[in-house]
Amino acid sequence: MISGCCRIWDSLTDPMEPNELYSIRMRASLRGEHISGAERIVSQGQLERTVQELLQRARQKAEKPDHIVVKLDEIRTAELNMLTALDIVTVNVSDVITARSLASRILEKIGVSGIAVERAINALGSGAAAGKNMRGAMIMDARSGERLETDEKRGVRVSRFDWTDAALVTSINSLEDIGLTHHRTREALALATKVAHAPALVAELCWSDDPDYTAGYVASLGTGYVRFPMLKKRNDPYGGRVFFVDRSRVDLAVLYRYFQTEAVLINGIGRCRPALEPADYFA
Ligand code: WAQ
Ligand code: MG
Repeated sequence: MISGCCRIWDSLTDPMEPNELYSIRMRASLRGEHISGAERIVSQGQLERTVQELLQRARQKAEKPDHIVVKLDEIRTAELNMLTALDIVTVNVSDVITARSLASRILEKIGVSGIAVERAINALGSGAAAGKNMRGAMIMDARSGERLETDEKRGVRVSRFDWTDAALVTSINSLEDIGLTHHRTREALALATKVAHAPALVAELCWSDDPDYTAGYVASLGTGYVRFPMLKKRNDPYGGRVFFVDRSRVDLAVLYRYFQTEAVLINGIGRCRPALEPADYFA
């Protein structure tokens, strides 16, 4: 969907325009259970249209929400962090067991312990909020696998991140060039980019909770965004996110502030490699 373009870049590059940017957050639920959410940063002139887009998205879900929250917050442009998107590559593995074991291998190589990976995969695969999907992400000690988020039902929600207009167009084109056309990929890449730059962050592991979206990824500053087309079986309703942190360096208050209130605009795409066979990826 390119309808979000021409939002930010013009106002940021035109010195005559007041650079008023807004964070828009949407979350939708049914009988108290999270169904969908979205995060955007847009200029003032795009507020109405974006709110409408997000409402539409919430109501398009197969499960109709009975509660939708849309929040708008002004962002001071002086406080914007500009980041380049992580490099992205897909590792072509078509069965879940192999994909999870290769994802573990990558995570262990960059400092997540075997026990932490196992705990993360078990939690994601069985509903990390006492058998239900979380609205946000787990924060996990990369060594012990202990969960550190302050609310285990809700998790931490990362917001205030988006692509600039120019980078949005480039990302759509560059991802399309390597066969990635789903808006989920672009949105997850943006989120993973903000997350990877968080203080004391070691790595992220994610797969969708949508029963018919099976792809997931491992991401970190060192590895970039490494996708697997099948990190879970089709029709599996469980998914989520785990942020592994270095406990000896982490300050949870600082981390929460970064995730929830520091604004990140992504103004460029990283390296986009076509899909690789596992042997070539690990060569
Ligand atoms: N902050 C923290 N956690 C979040 C956020 C957020 N902004 N958004 C979603 N989550 C958590 C929450 O627990 C969801 O249940 C879970 O992640 C999955 O969210 O092709 O679509 O939006 O490369 O279903 C990854 C692969 C897709 C994309 C991820 O996630 C690709 C996806 P979903
Ligand atoms: Mg979902």
